[in-house]
Amino acid sequence: MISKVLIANRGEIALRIIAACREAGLATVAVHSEADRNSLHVRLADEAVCIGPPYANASYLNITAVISAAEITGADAIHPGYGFLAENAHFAEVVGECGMTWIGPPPEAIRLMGDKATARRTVAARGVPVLPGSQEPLTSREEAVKLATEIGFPVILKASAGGGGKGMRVARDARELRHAFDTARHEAERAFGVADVYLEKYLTAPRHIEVQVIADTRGKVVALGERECSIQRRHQKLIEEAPSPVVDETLRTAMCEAATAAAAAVGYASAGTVEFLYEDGHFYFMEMNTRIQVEHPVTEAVTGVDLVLEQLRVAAGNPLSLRRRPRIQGHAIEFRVNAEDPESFAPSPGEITELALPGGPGVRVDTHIYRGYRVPPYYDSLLAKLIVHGRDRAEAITRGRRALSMFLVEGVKTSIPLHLRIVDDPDFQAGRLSTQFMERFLKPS
Ligand code: MV4
Repeated sequence: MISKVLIANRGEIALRIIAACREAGLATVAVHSEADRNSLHVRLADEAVCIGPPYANASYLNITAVISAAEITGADAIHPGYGFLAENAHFAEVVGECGMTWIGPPPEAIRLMGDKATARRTVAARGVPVLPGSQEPLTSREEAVKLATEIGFPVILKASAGGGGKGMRVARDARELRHAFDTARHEAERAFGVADVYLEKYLTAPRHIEVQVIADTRGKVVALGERECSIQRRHQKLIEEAPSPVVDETLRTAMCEAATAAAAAVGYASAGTVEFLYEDGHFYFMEMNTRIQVEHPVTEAVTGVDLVLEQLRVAAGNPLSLRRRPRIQGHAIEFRVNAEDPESFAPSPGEITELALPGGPGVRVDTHIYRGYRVPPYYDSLLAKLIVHGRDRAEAITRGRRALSMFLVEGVKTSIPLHLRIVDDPDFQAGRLSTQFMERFLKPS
């Protein structure tokens, strides 16, 4: 049983979690930094506690401050959202030790998937496809060169403790690999405190396709289909869609079975995402994100499942509300509206002086901004998520273009003009996507 949920987050996801709690009849506690006093999550939660100064290290990442806020207000559960403490296994453990319910996966599942070399080995042992590479972290340059020669260049070195693109190095031949081995280990040591790196065959222009899973604490795992997330820049996703233009029902079944097996391999519960690389009809496990993700609404749109509500259900020990993989209904696209210069991608904090949000058929906007809101410079630049849904991809694109053109934000620069250019791009319209899409799109031609 849960009755009062503390939300250890800010921005749009804090509002999304408040919405789910309110539907479930649960009381809510917001926490906020000194910079977020005037935030909507503070006003809309039943209670709010200031947990420290603006920088996240002193507030949203301060475990002692968050736990104290929960104890003072009598919260009996904590939802971490995404980012901040969401994938901190130690924090998840502390929440449990303090007698509160963690609205997320078991700490051990977070830990296993957090070590990328362990994750790869664990899922491969259950038959999930992985690219050719090393089963254990590499111990020497010459071991790396020997393995790379066997599987063929190019190869990629990845930090075991990394993820999300941090600590990666590509090598096209043995000479490059020897150099990359040393720099990758050095970077990994500096960034994560652990130098371990492993090696994989490198795909030059794959798609990023991920599968949403939700699991209860009774060992039931259900996959909710895939999202195509290839449109990204420097590992920041810009546009996500469901279903993927290249995934048919046969491939979907195979990917969903692989994702379910990966989750089951670590005793998963709650919402999670299994990321794959896709090329030429084949898919390979990349990593698992042990949190609710920014792009979860596209899956909600095409399945009708409220993922955050399901997280609350299973955290309270209840079974999932669905027994099998739901059918995919239509097509959904999410556009991330960031406070940034659409040319330089530089952050653009400041006051929102005018705001008009789009609506109408097939349009959802998840946002925390309002007219007069000041976008602080301390956190990520996500202002809003525009999610459009149509009967097919063409209708979703039409609705996206219409909604983007009726989305007015003044006072800060936003990524809306960039999105309006992307929706008119012939490759985007044809679904010809890859992780190289934005590089090609932004190239002056
Ligand atoms: C790869 C790859 C190609 N081959 N692994 C980037 C994020 C991190 N999770 C893994 N990443 C990649 N791993 C192999 N063996 C290409 C990438 C990659 C990428 C993946 C997903 C989305 C965007 C990307 C951009 C550049 C590189």
